[in-house]
Amino acid sequence: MGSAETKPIGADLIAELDRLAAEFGAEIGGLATEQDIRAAQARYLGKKGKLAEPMKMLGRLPAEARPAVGEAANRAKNAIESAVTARLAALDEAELAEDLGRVVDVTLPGRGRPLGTLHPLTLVRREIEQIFLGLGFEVRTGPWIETEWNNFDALNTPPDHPARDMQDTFFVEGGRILRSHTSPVQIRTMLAGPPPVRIIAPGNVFRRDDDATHTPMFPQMEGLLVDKQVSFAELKGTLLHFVHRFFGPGLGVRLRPSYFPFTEPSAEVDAACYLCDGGRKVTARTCRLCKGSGWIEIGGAGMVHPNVFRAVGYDPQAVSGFAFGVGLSRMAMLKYGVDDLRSFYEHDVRFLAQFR
Ligand code: FA5
Repeated sequence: MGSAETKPIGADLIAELDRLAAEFGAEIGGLATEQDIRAAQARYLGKKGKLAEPMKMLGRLPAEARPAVGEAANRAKNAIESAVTARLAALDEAELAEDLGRVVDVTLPGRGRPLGTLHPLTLVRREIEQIFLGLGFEVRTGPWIETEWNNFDALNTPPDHPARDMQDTFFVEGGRILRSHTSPVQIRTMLAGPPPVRIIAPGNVFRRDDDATHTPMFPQMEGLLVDKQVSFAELKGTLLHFVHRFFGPGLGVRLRPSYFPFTEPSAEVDAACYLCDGGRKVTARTCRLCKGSGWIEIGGAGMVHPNVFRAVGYDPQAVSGFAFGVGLSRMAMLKYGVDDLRSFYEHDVRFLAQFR
């Protein structure tokens, strides 16, 4: 009998598996990235990899030959997997050593993360809140979606009142509206408790408006003070204190007789136009901001109408009060010299970064 016949069945497969493991071992030494190593691993151990063919043949061997070949297959797989693990670890270590070996210049400036800023309208609201907190006012808020009664009827503005036209707003389902001013917070506050009352109420309001000085959504701030024998002189003193604290003592302010259904008497509060300084810097006809008047309206004010007190169950014989509502974006516009209110809502980082 020749030696060929004495070779055990499966010996060729065992030799092939060992050869593949050795071949992989030689190949991996030259690979320098995890991606290449994983690709090589797949070329050997993947579904269509180099070990797939001998593995298929293993199934066709007689039962007595299978254990030895199976063992060789496991040996080859394990050898390939440990070579992968060892090579990846070696790469990691080399990378770490390179990092540690690098000279660090501790004098280099740090890599700062760009910081955001508070929105100018937030800055203005906070500053104004501080001024009124200093005068003993409390800060209250109310919902943006209001009942018509709180927004109009209780403020002495019944459904057929022409003043409703000036505050055309958006109706939502259920007969509610997007509040057209912060004045309903007056009603909510007085319904919630007896006088005295001394509050401010900042928040967004909505109207069917859209131009350089009118946006469809804008922040207002209401003020309400109710006590015994409150006079118009106190309203004027409070407003002048507020405007001068906010803009500086030099800014011109004027109260102009006006009309609101919920105050009597009523006034419009105007501040001198920053662009033309009340018409002094450019001829009044050319100022695009105040349209030549020299003044910009920042709010309305007046003495609380007796019908408003009646609506909330206060006795108009026993108490009096003043109220005002200012447009916070108009205040911001004047303070920072912004000539279009819409800039506050465009979220242009170059614009916002100026308010750091
Ligand atoms: C009112 O809204 C009254 N509720 C104010 C008030 C309160 C009067 C309490 C008396 C007592 P008016 O509609 O004038 O009033 O608005 C007040 C301010 O909001 C205006 O002076 C203006 O500064 C600002 N404003 C009005 N409409 C807009 C708008 N579309 N965009 C930006 N600001 C606006």
